[in-house]
Amino acid sequence: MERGVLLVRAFSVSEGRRGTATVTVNVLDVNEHAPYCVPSVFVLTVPETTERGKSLGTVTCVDMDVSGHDVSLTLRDNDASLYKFRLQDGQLQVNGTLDYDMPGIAGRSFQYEATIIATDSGTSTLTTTIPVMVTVTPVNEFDPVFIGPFEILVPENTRSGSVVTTVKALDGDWRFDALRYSIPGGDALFSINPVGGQLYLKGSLDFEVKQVYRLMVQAVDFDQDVDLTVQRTGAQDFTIRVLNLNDNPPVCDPVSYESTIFSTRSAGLPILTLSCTDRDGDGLTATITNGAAVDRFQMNGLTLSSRNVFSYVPGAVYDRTMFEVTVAVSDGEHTADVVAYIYVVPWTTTVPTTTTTTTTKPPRVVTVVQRFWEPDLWFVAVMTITGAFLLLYTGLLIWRILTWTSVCVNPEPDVSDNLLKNSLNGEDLNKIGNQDAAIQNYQSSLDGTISLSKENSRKSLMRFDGKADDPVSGRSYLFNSETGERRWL
Ligand SMILES: [Ca+2]
Ligand SMILES: [Ca+2]
Ligand SMILES: [Ca+2]
Ligand SMILES: [Ca+2]
Repeated sequence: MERGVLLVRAFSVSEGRRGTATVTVNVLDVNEHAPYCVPSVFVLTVPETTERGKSLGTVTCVDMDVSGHDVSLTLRDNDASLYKFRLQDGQLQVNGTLDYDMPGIAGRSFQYEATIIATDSGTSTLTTTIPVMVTVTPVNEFDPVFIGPFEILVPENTRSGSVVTTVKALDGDWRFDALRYSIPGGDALFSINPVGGQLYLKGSLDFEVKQVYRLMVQAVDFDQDVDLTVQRTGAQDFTIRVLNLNDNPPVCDPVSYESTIFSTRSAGLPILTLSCTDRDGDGLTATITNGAAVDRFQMNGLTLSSRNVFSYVPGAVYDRTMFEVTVAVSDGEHTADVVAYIYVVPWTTTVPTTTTTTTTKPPRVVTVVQRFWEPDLWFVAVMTITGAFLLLYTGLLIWRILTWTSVCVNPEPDVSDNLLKNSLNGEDLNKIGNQDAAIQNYQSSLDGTISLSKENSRKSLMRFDGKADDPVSGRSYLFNSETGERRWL
């Protein structure tokens, strides 16, 4: 409180008197001045890596009011700057990380704001606010990091120019996607979009040639530091696996087969096996496609076998001796055709036994003779030559007899004969008749001998090629499948 003393004199002109009075004035102080602070505002630019406790400046405040010289300082944060600053003895310090790499702070132009409030101690306190605006500058702190998957599956029929995948990397520094992608050293088969990370195929794939590719992709950041030359790099190995597709047809080598079998070959026994492969490793199936062979042959995998035995019974079932079997070998999508020529030798046959009306014991072939007498070639040749000589000899003999007969007996009686007959008596004529009859008997007997000889020769060459049981008598017998001849055992 200020006190003032006034000396007041008064004069009375009319009365000529005067007087003096002392007046004391007490001036009461009023809080009329807000604190005055220096600086009045904090506008700073600091790196985002400014460490905790770092001083950003000191604020000093005074109060013009006589009775209000005590000024207190407080700090008021906002949502973004909560706990980012602190005041210690008027010193503004960094209290938390002033992160540049936050989406929230990016929306505030990377500026942390706070307010220092200076309050005097007078009645009806007055305050002064000191804005704090701290702008952080970027520091490139982090390497780009790729995010998976790092194994890419690509079908082998992917066309050149296609995008096989899009690689993606992130960076801990804002802007998090400020990256450029590249393939160090380049690649003959793949290329990459440096901005979007699309990985392009610029050639063709073939699982049958190469199944796996390994590719290094790197990402380099930019504009993440106040010094634009500061860049960081991240790299990642990618594995590109080629997916196998059924893009190759089966290959059969050879595509044509020939096989000769005996007609006695049991059904189901392999005749031949196709030699087929598939580059894709697909399972192969074989199907007989021509209708004529479907009923007679079957495929078990790639193996061809007969569906049933062949029959060559004269006058009955008589199969063909050559079959053309067309087989389609498929991998499920593609087909390769193969043809097999099967020649059947009707060597033996399964002739059914004598049919019977007896139903209690049906005919049953017990044994088919697989081994039978088969003369050697030289023996057949000798027998043939011997037979030829025998026939020639027989012919010559017949010719000689006929010649002799024609000399001794003239079948056409001429005039001399009639004259002779007329000159002979009855007894002589009877003798001559007896002689003619004798000659005819001899010739007949000779013809019979020749026929018998031929029959014996044929029988001697006959052979039995099968054995069966008679269902009625139960007896076994040999039979000839061509003639039906039997021989009971
Ligand atoms: Ca970075
Ligand atoms: Ca940063
Ligand atoms: Ca295939
Ligand atoms: Ca393939």
